[in-house]
Amino acid sequence: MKRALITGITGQDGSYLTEFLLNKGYEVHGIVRRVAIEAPASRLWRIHHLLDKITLHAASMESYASLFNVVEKCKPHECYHLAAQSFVSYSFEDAFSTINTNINGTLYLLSALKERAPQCKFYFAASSEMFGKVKETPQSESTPFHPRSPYGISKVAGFDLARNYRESYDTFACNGILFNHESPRRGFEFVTRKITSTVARIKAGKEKELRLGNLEAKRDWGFAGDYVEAMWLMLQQDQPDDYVIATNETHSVKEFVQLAFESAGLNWEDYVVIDKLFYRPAEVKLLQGDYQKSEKKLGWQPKVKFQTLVGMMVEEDIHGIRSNSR
Ligand code: F7E
Repeated sequence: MKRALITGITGQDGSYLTEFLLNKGYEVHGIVRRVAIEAPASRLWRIHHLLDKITLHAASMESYASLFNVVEKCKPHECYHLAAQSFVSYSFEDAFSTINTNINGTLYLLSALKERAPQCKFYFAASSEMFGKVKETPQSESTPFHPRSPYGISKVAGFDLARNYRESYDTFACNGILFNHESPRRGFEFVTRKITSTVARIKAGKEKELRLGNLEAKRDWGFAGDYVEAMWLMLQQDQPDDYVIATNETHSVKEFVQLAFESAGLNWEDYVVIDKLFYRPAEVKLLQGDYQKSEKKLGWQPKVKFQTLVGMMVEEDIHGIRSNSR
């Protein structure tokens, strides 16, 4: 039986990936903070339904020794490194901890695997934020990076670390350059879930307005459930490589807002308030991913389209409010 170790298992992607790997017959291990084990209701809600099927290890991405011990115990065949401080906006507020945790955590893990599980295949969650001030559109694996936030910078470093381990130590390390991917399990701080959850609250009469920043930014939004399959496919190839995972469609935040309100039968202009508080010191204006390489080499393509994604998220949030108030 294949053993997979997932960092960031409590997050959106971690939860979908765990379901995916369990379906494939994997033994799934996850790294979580000790506090998460002590507060399962608030911190493990996305994987609550899976807890009796997986093994959780308490460790910290900030401690090499703790990661080393987990790798030693688990001896994984595949490692999916998803853990990160992943909120771009927050990375401007606390650049030091974002840079420290994201870069050191990746290096600690790569190093521990090299020492104790050198045959383990490694997946790094790189990001379209690495393209930042884009040099071309759409962006592909050959587009140069120009990150625009401490988060983006930390992901470029992680990308380079994974590639360097591949080239220096023959580590089977792959970088998944994932564009924005969303779902009903998305954190509430990200714009898509902030929009759909507030639309649901407005619909239920529990909220009067939605305060947002830059509505002109454009993103390539896909469904997280589709994207975890691509992570797995990367590690099933003969050679490690880097891949863009995206939909090759781009939409503005405003389009997302319009559609979300529309699908709840509301007019967005009656509720949205622009608030400078949510603008970023440097913005990534336009992202659109060219996933041709992934389609050709991995046989992967996105299944859920933009409109379906928005509808699915609004519907789930409305449903969530109704069942909570019952
Ligand atoms: O912002 C604009 C904001 O925070 C999207 C992460 O998963 O994807 C994500 O990064 C856009 C930006 O995601 C608000 O300025 C307007 O242009 O949902 P977001 P992100 O920064 O694109 C990449 C691929 C990652 O790797 C990241 O980890 O929406 N925006 N008004 C707003 N954004 C937020 N959060 N809140 C607002 O009120």
